[in-house]
Amino acid sequence: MIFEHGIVRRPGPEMIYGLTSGSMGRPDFKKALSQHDDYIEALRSCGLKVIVVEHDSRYPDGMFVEDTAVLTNNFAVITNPGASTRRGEEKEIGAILKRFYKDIKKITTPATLDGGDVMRAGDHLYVGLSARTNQEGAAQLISIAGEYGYSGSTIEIREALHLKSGVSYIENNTLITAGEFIERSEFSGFRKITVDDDEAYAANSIWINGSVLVPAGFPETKSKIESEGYRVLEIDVSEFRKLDGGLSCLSLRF
Ligand code: CIR
Repeated sequence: MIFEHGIVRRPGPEMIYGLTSGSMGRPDFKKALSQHDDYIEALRSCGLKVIVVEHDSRYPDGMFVEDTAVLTNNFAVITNPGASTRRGEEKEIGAILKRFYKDIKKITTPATLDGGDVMRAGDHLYVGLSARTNQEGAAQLISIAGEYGYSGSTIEIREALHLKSGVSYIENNTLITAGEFIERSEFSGFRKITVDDDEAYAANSIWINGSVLVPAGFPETKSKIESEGYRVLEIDVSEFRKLDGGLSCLSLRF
């Protein structure tokens, strides 16, 4: 499969008020902007045409666009984000997606779902049940996916913010896994690149058209992925990490 397009949203100065569970400090906005420039460049270097959406001061977490939609080749689903401060982020992204998709569906209350909880492997969707994605959200998504010939299943999240915070599908039946996801029976059929605890953040990497983007600063994971034959691009996203965001959260790819 090939991705043609990417959507990103610029961070705005309000990002310093973004949600965080950690104690890594507040992000530096200027540094975040320059990291975001590099991120866009990396997407382009993987062949994506990138749509850059301006920031919206109402949404400090707005640059984490991945949470606002679930995209496949055949259909798009606009989510209902699980965090109340993030509800509404999905509207502008939904409007843009209308240009590309004939069929756009919507997750509706009381269902909540964040795109970061959805990992697609071929025509199967793994949906994490997390603090952000509830049973109804997973059920709505799996039912929509079924209409288009995709299957889906849920997976309980115990520690991570989102499913993809700890596991990524990089095609070729291969996963990058960390922490609670390493031993899950749901993933027993995959080849696995296992990430040690001190590099767990790098389990959120993204496959784009044969290349894998990994966060900078995790050399062991980088070389493990390289030794599987992938072209690896390192991107520094330290300022987004302070808000619990990973590489995948910063874009939608389709
Ligand atoms: C949040 O808590 O919603 C944001 N600060 C981080 C969202 C990261 N998104 C993702 O993992 N898909």
